[in-house]
Amino acid sequence: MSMMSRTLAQADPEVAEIIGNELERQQNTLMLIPSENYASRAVMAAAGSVMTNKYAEGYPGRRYYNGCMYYDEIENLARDRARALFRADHANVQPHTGTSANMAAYYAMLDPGDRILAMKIEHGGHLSHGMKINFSGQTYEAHFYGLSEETDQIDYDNIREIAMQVRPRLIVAGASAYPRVIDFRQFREIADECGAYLMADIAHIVGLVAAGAHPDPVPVAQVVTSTTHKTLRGPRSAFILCNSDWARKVDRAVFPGVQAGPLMHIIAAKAVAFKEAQSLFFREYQRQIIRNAYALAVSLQEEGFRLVTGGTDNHLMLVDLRNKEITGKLAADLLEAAGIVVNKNLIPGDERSPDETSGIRPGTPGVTTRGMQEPEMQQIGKLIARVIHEGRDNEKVLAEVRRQVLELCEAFPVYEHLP
Ligand code: DSN
Repeated sequence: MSMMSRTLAQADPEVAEIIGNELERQQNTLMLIPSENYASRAVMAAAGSVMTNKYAEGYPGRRYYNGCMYYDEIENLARDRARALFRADHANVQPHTGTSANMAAYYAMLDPGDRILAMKIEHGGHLSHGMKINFSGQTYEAHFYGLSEETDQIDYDNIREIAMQVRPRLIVAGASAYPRVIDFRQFREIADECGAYLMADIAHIVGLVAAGAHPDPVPVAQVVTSTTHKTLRGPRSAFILCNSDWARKVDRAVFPGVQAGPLMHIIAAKAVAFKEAQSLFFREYQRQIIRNAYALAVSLQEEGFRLVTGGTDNHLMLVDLRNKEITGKLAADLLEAAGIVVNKNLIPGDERSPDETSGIRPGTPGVTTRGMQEPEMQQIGKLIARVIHEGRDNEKVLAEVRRQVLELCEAFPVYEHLP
């Protein structure tokens, strides 16, 4: 048998075993990280296809390599589907990740040293929104807005005040840990008042936006960036939308500005994800994500947990653990031992480091993909509470919860077609 035709298990049993173990982990744990999901079999088939084999630097019809006819077809399909899904003038589907999409958007809209205004990371912003340890904070002069001290929600009047003082060239609207609706129209008004451009980073809420379950930034922001693997449930990647005025600048910023060869197998998988997202089933899925988040939030509140902002409007919630005398890190580690996977997260006003944190950030895209609904969310809220209240140094409690988690996972299987 030639090297080319062996299966993964035949060619590399070590890697095959690790992937098999990861499959089992995904099947047998409750995944509540709001930025993760389970891509469909069709998305994974495209991502694992022969589309991985070729260079295709450039854009459809203008490549630097020969033999790109099908690569042109697939990229055009992905772009057209993205444009149709989001009713956007233009889509660039080449960015590898959310951060590289943001890097390209800044490159298109700004000069080094320009001022940007974005949400503080400890209030829910993102590394690539101007943090000093990131290229964005080193290349641009970053200023930040926070959340209201009374409500922990976005305070548009306060942002307006800061924007009028700072006079940024770009305002970034978007977050990775904000549980409430973002009013992009208000952001645009502020941007217009202070003479800034508006960029919306919808990496987290993109599926909700596609389904009409969250206000749409596309008509109001000059440039919109997003990932494809969170609520959108595609491959691990990203894309950019913009109006036609910005199309050329955005394309030149992505290639040759910040990237060279595109990952065409991933672009094929993005095309599949954009098609899946056009279905009525997907729209209903997004609405169920929100209903499930609400149900989980209520269940946690009934167990005495304080939620930042008092609840959720979207796919995630931020649990403030300060009244439970446990760090986010220990809570997440105990939950993992019981088969519930969440991530620790800073909360507004957090005095702990990002390695410890005082919060966790549960979300419902993954469990909703498995078909779970409100009754299961009620149950999961109680399981989380039991682990945090009784699980410390208590193997028996962790084992009991683990058993209930396994029962839920078996009742709502994922990837049952995979060996
Ligand atoms: N790391 C992503 C998240 O978990 O929200 C953001 O990049």
